[in-house]
Amino acid sequence: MLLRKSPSLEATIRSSEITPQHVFEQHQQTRRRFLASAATLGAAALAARTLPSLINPPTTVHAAGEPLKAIPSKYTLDDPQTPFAKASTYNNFYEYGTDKSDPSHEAYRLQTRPWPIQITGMVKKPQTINIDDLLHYRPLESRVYRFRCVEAWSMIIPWDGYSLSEFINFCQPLPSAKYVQFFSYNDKKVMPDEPSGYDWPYREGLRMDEAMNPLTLLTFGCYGQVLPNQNGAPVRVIVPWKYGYKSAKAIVRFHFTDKEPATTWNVADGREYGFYSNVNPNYDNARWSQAHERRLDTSLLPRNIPTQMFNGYGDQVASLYAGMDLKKFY
Ligand SMILES: Nc1nc2c(c(=O)[nH]1)N[C@H]1C(S)=C(S)[C@@H](COP(=O)(O)O)O[C@H]1N2
Ligand SMILES: [Mo]
Repeated sequence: MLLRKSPSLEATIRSSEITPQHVFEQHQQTRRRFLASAATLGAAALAARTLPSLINPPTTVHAAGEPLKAIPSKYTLDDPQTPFAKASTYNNFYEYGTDKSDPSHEAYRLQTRPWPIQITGMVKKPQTINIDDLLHYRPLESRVYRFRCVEAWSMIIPWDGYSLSEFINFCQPLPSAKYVQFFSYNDKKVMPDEPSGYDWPYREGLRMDEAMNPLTLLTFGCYGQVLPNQNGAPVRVIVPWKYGYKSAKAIVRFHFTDKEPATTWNVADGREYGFYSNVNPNYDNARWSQAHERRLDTSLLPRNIPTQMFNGYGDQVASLYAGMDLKKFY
């Protein structure tokens, strides 16, 4: 039932809301034993390649749930926050299964250290860095963002990170680079329920000016803690004016390119999931209306909140799309 021929986020939530739990659990059979896998990525080769700005590269290994130090940010909403218990148990992370509760049960399998990160494509110097250098590269800011999924739920979440632009400047993209693509971690050994029918690894991408917008957050934590694995540890992006699927989790590679990159949902169903995916109440890019949303809370509230253009971030991002037909570039 879950293994649809034409994958769709919408179909999934619809069936998850009407299908009894035991039916969902049928596909969650015996799990394979946990196998540490990051070692195969050649961590030893990274030892000598740290960010040059760090004189004393930190050696701390952060366990999930460890507190993070972050300074308050000007990019912050006052809205009441979604409870952490909700934000960390109602997730989309398809590598761990298609049910919203799967990631919180299964993502513990992921080993987030060591975690090499590749910088590839049109950059001055392709290289591999390690996650702890990235984490300590700039002071972390705590930013409370509105976060909206194309499936019409929304949350208010405090994320901890710094602007992706800071990291992109470190990468030194060539002038020819027009896009940056994100690749998520992928390993069947720790993702035994990864559904077929998708072109794994999970990939997403942004136009360079979108990626350089100060709102785009390179994210290491939420609610003042290291990201739970199900929320994308050890590093993800958060792009608050776009639907949630643009915000790739567990990133292992940043690839700079001059062509609009392939993205997982666009490849799976390009009619529904466009490259831009800006939150747009006037355009029903999924099979249902995007005009309203339901704030995820402890209760199942109706979809009674009017969705805002660009998720309410129009002042900061509308100019990126000046002159573009947003129905064509959905
Ligand atoms: N690697 C990866 N990243 C992903 C996804 C995924 O399935 N795999 N799902 C996306 C979707 S559809 C959404 S809505 C958000 C959900 O983020 P959250 O679970 O932290 O709320 O993650 C996005 N990033
Ligand atoms: Mo989503």
